[in-house]
Amino acid sequence: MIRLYGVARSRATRPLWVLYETGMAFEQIPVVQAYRLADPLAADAPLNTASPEFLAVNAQGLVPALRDGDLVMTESLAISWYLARAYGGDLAPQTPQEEAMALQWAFVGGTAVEDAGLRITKAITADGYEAAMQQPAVQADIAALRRPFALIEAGLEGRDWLLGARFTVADIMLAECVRYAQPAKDLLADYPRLSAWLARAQNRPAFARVMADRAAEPA
Ligand SMILES: N[C@@H](CCC(=O)N[C@@H](CS)C(=O)NCC(=O)O)C(=O)O
Repeated sequence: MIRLYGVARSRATRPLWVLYETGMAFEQIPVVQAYRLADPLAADAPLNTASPEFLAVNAQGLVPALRDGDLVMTESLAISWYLARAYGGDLAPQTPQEEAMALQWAFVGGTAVEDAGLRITKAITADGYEAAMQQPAVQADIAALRRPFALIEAGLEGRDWLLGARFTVADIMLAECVRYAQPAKDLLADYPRLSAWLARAQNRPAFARVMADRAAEPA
């Protein structure tokens, strides 16, 4: 059986969302981030990213990781892609053109959206919305996000989903990167198609299950 290592309060949300969309059985091993523990190597510490057992699966000590038979994977977007491709039916791209665009959207998410979005969310969580918006670093991240957001806005013209009429793993991969920037509400409001697409994606029952998993875990 497929084993997914990682908690829902991590980038494991991406493959979890794909798995819930497919409805397939899998085993989740709740590996928590080491930095969230006082002493990750204590005898009574829960399995975490610094545990030797987990480092034997992913030597870089990051979640998520996936084991499917002999295949071991350690990148959330690639894992999501694989699960959709292997088990997701038409959740996966079906043509070389769809594959090309799905990969492109994943790279946009992973290279142009994710880090800036995470920094913005952390600043808003730490300091509150108004104070965070005054910070030059946050303003720089918001300015940087305008480029990929303009691209997404243009890419969604005349279509509900990134690849056209059907929801695919491309939407999961990019939506889970854009979610990090979601607390920047005034930024998102400037991109109505992106905002409506994100709302549509987050309306899916599989996404609600992932968020319920997150809410059930300690913060
Ligand atoms: N590029 C990796 C990044 C994975 C990553 O940064 N995971 C974080 C949690 S979201 C982690 O495991 N941090 C634990 C640590 O830094 O010890 C991916 O997308 O899978």
